[in-house]
Amino acid sequence: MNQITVPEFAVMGHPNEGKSSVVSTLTEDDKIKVSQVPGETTVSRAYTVKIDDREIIRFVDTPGFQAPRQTLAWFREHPGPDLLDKFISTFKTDAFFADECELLTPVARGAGIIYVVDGSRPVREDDLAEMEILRLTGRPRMAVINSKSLERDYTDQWKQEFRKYFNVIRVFNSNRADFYERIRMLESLKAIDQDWEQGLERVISAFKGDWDKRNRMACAYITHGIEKAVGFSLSGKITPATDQVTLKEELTRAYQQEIRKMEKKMFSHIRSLFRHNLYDYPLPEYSVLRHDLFSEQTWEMLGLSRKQLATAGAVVGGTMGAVLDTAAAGLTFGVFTAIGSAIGAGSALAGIRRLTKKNSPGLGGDRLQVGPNENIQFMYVLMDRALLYYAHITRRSHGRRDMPEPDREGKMEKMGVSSGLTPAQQKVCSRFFRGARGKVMIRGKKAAPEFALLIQELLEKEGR
Ligand SMILES: Nc1nc2c(ncn2[C@@H]2O[C@H](COP(=O)(O)OP(=O)(O)OP(=O)(O)O)[C@@H](O)[C@H]2O)c(=O)[nH]1
Ligand SMILES: [Mg+2]
Repeated sequence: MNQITVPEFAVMGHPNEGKSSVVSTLTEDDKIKVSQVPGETTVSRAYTVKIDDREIIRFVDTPGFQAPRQTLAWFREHPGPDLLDKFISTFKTDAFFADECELLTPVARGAGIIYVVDGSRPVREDDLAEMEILRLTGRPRMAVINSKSLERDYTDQWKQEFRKYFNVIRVFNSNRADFYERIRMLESLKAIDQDWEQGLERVISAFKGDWDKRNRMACAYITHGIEKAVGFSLSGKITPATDQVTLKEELTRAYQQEIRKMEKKMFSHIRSLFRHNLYDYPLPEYSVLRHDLFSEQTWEMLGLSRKQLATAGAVVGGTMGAVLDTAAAGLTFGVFTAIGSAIGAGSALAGIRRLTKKNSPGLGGDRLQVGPNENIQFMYVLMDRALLYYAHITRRSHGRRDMPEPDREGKMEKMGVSSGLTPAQQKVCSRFFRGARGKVMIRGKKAAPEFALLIQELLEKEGR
């Protein structure tokens, strides 16, 4: 029937109804041009979804109908099996039918049809002409209602008309559809032609397999990122000339900066996993992710109580400690006792003792150290933020081009996921935390896969 090797669908319709947005969402390609001005798309262009370098399915973005009534009149006068080829060869150099030739070309070579309309406006004469044209092509076809506005709803009117012209009808919003909605769309497409059922079944299972793989990757990035951040520390050399308060401040700043960088890297990995390449959409106004990782607001928004916040103080500054050259330890202990209050990290002395035990001589002098962070709340904040970011990215459809509206109260984002963990899950976190800080080596190793599993479970919940 055609030269097509993978299932191909032409996305067609009136200008400015959201065809390019639908293609963009279905192919997860945010580079496709979408515009408020009608007539943005002027040539038919195929976008192929590839999974593991294999071509899976193709959607063709087409220009909108410009002369549907004249085209229909010609179609009616020239019935026959090769109607489309005849139309295209007759008018290929005629400027009046330029868009019609362009948009009908993929159908002529065998593509199925996805007809897109804006369900927030009523059905007009031109639409009926377009639907009749598509019916006369005899190709398998599906109608999609993509409502651009929620204020008016003509869905029922559209459905009533569509029943006369299409095999399948579906409401699909290009600006809100998530992965599951895309799968449902593909499921519907299966019904437009029995011959395509098997092919589309393969497409669906490839999509699902790829989604699972991305989630496993996201989980690995998050687990690894948190492990690194939790275990991270920085130290600076103390000489007799060192102003230790300044050194402490510098180390703290550098420590926080490094952790921020780690988080950013983790987020950017997640973003590219889910193919948001072009746009780094700003997070909603209310999102906790808009606040600095180390701000008290972040912690409060994630549901930490005042008491927890007080004990979490060390996180805001990073935990201070010191690595001492054991040979010199006896001499310098006094110094640290003296600056204990200045560095403001609470039990500075305890920190020094612990670190002193751990470190062998030969460091070439005394050092002041920031991190690894002692407070598990720090890890919970990192976890919460990673999960929120994941939800933000996976729910964002690729066809959407506007900025996020502050239309939600942000209740969901106020409370961190970690505050709802069961005691058993908290135990998993705590074991991982200790392992990542380098405290419990053997148990720590086992704790990582356990923690990764927990993250995976939480991601699944967030993705829904
Ligand atoms: N709010 C909202 N806007 C949408 C939706 N779909 C499309 N739009 C907007 O409608 C306008 C037209 O979208 P396009 O996808 O470019 O429409 P098109 O049918 O490809 O238009 P042409 O290429 O000009 O024929 C853009 O401003 C989109 O952002 C939707 O589901 N919701
Ligand atoms: Mg377009």
